[in-house]
Amino acid sequence: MTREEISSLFEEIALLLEMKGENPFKVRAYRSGAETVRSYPDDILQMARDNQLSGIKGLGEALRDKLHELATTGRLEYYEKLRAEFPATLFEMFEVQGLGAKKIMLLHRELGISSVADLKQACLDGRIAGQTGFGEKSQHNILESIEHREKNAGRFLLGTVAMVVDRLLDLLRDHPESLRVAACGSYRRGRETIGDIDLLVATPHSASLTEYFSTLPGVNKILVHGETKISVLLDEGMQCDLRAVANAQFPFALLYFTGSKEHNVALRQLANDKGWSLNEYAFTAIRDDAEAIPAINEEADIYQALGLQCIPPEMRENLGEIEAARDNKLPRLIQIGNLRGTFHNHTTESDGRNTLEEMVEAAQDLGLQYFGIADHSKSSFQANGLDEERLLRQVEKIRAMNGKLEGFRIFAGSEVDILKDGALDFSDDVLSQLDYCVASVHNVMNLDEETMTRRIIRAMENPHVTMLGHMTGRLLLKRDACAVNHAKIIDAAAETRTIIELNCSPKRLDMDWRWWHRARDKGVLCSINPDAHSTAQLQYLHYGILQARKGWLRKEDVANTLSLEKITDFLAKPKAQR
Ligand code: DGT
Ligand code: CA
Ligand code: CA
Ligand code: ZN
Repeated sequence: MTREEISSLFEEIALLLEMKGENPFKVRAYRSGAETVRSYPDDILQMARDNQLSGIKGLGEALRDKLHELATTGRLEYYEKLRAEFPATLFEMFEVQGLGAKKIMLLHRELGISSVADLKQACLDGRIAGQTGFGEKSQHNILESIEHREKNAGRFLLGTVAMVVDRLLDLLRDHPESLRVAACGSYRRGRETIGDIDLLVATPHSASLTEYFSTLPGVNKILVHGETKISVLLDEGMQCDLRAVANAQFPFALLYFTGSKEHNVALRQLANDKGWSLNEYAFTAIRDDAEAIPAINEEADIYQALGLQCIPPEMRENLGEIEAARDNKLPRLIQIGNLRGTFHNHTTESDGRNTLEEMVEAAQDLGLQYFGIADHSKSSFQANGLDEERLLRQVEKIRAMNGKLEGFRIFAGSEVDILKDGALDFSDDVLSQLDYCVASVHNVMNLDEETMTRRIIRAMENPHVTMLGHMTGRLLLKRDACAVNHAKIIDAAAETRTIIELNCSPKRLDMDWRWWHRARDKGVLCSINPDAHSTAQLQYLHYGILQARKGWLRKEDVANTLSLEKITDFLAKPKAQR
């Protein structure tokens, strides 16, 4: 077991104990144990195997024994017994928005609810509203969340799929007879959620590749197994299709299986205009007067043959990219290497997992020139938001750290809550002492569209609000976007010179890619922000770049591509002059 797995297992034990109604100190011991395992600077698993754990802060005797058992055997009897005390389906209920351990146990005890299906029925019968701690409104919200979950059943977050795809591609590359490998489908197009994974391999021996794929670790069940195509169900619950094709077919198959379907349909029409058919294997002449078919080695050759610039996969949604490629007007899309800094990041001061120092060091390791801290503000008490005093102390600390840094700067900011009426959680006096601020909505998400839009615009009108955080509050596959009028907010951003954030957390990817093209044309700047709650989450920037590319954004549309010098000047200017 890896450190991360053991750490998650301790967290799960804490949850199970909480559900049993155990002593909160015991629950907390497992939570802090999870954190210690995750962030201990030395190889704590080796230490556990060597019985060298005594004296580690945050790890009592009971946890030391359990860590030893896990590190040596990969299993934990205590956990298995604990887990067996609950029906397995009970755990699905954690995916319902607004339900935690306590409420789930209450419903289980009082109403015998042990699954999401039971819960849905109880909502429909009106039995939830009658329970202590629940009302008509929470019953309604629970039902909505369940219906949302049903609608998205079988889809996965881009971030979840990315880990799986990387591993499978590496394994496919390992095979001696694989010549080229690629992920296609919605994953390659960078869609925010993925239905199934589509992989492609070029090989002289299709059958040996599909056979090899069927034996890979992580393959849970074989759904279809042919010579050139295999579909499997992976341990993570998602379906994965692999096609094995001849090397000469590879560019055609790559294009076809990348989609989108609508993009493919439009390309086929262009091929027909030249007297060719286009499918997943080749161009074929279909008329006597057909133009000569050029040699095709790469996907780009196909576009060229059709008289188009090569269209990046993220743009292939048939939303005007084909016309742009024909007219030689494709935008030069932003790349990860263009980013010089990031703005929306948390530390242990609010709800982050890593300290300010650790976060800054990680940003430096990524080669960034600047790094914005934006911990939560006081109204976000559930996230341990900072009050004025703690915030200003953090600002002082950052200023002192900057004194010792060369060629790198930490920007002191805040993720300040937008209150219900659009006022901010800090006074202008406090905000004016920051280098910048991200304003976000975190509560009262169920306002009607007009009220919510007015609330957000009012916040953007504040001269200290540098950027608007996760505009709609959506949690992909979990919670719908708040009702907001995107067009009006984009116009207000242009008017007030407020940057709009592209939140890169794979759960959010907010503002949605479908709106960036418009924002860009209105002259609104984007900031690609990881909303990192740990050093590892700085990697979320990659997902944000994919969304920015889907939204046709170029380097010049994104504020955090500016050099340290330019961004410093930018932030120093009054908003109206930016
Ligand atoms: P997903 O899996 O729902 O997230 O979305 P995709 O785009 O990955 O869709 P999928 O897996 O059904 O198919 C992969 C690609 O294969 C799709 O983007 C385009 C291509 N494709 C599949 N079926 C058709 C079809 O009937 N006609 C055309 N032109 N292309 C298709
Ligand atoms: Ca797919
Ligand atoms: Ca598929
Ligand atoms: Zn936030």
